[in-house]
Amino acid sequence: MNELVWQQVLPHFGVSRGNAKVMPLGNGHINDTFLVRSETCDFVLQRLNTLVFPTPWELVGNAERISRHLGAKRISGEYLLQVVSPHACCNESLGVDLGEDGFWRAIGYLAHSTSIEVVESPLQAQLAAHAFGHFARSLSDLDANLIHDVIPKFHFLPGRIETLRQAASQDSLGRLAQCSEWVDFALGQTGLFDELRELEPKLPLRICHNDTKINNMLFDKRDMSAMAIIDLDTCMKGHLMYDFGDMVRTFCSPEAEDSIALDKVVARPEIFGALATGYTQAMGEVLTDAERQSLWLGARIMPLMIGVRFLTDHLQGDTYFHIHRENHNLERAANQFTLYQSLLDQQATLKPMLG
Ligand code: GN1
Ligand code: MG
Repeated sequence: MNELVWQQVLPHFGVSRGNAKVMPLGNGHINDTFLVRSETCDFVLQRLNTLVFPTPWELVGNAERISRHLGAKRISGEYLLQVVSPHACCNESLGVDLGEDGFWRAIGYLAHSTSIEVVESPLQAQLAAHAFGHFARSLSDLDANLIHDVIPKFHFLPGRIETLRQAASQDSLGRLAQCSEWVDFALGQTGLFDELRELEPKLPLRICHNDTKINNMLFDKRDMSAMAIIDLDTCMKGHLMYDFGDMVRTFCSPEAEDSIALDKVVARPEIFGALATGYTQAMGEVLTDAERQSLWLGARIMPLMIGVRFLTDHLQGDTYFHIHRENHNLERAANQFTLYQSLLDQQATLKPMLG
């Protein structure tokens, strides 16, 4: 980031450039995230990607509403995790819009926190799934209509597959030949649409996290206990099966989502079982029968759908997800489709674990 930008941004959040150290933080694919350390405080600073989030004021408003709700529950002892709240600007605003230099917002930084990229044990899976379930359950009494839809149809598989079909037929960069087998594979999965059409009308709309990857949960590095759920950017009305599915997607594989060691990309049944236990226990009676029935569908949709989105972005020239090497999005897509296939192959073992 340009030095002049820091000189402009940091004073809005109460620190001068000379008194602050700024370093990149985390592995997000969309926003630019930094840890700011100053003599008076540490906080997380983000430049939101306004191509992906065209209504940043709605996004910061959602995060504030949700963290206020959870913060009140933490005080009354009902919410047991820490709450990462917005760190407002000097003028109390939740962000600052610097035009061409971006939309910036800050959030609290939790000392002693750490995140992981790959789940190491069933116990860790159960702990993290319990934390995401506790988060969802704690939001079940907040009116979902108060939360803006910052990305409409975010988890709508038919729409995502249609966009892939269009990107493949346009093939504007001539990349289709290199990945046409994966495109055919993905376009062949429309059988899931029937299941979706049948189940969806039975599912309540709740405030969901919508990005429950393992690295969006913070552990306390002193004892690896659950500390906080972070990244409220995509908290919107939706169905819990997608939160469950995104956990399956990011907890079950022993490899990171961009690993090219595809022979090692498998869904580990013991991790799947532990995550199912942790999540359903935390949700308790709040989870309806239809929602429980939908979990296996969510578990298949999420790896497939994120794979479809990576592949679409590869065909369209990597304009959505940040990439760090050539063909990165294609490699991510191949990884996710391999995981999806592993889930299908193990249906007879995995599905019964959901009760
Ligand atoms: C993006 O940037 P990050 O890591 O929070 C994406 C998610 C994907 C994820 C894949 C707004 O999340 O939907 O599941 O990458 N976020 C958006 O790792 O598209
Ligand atoms: Mg996110």
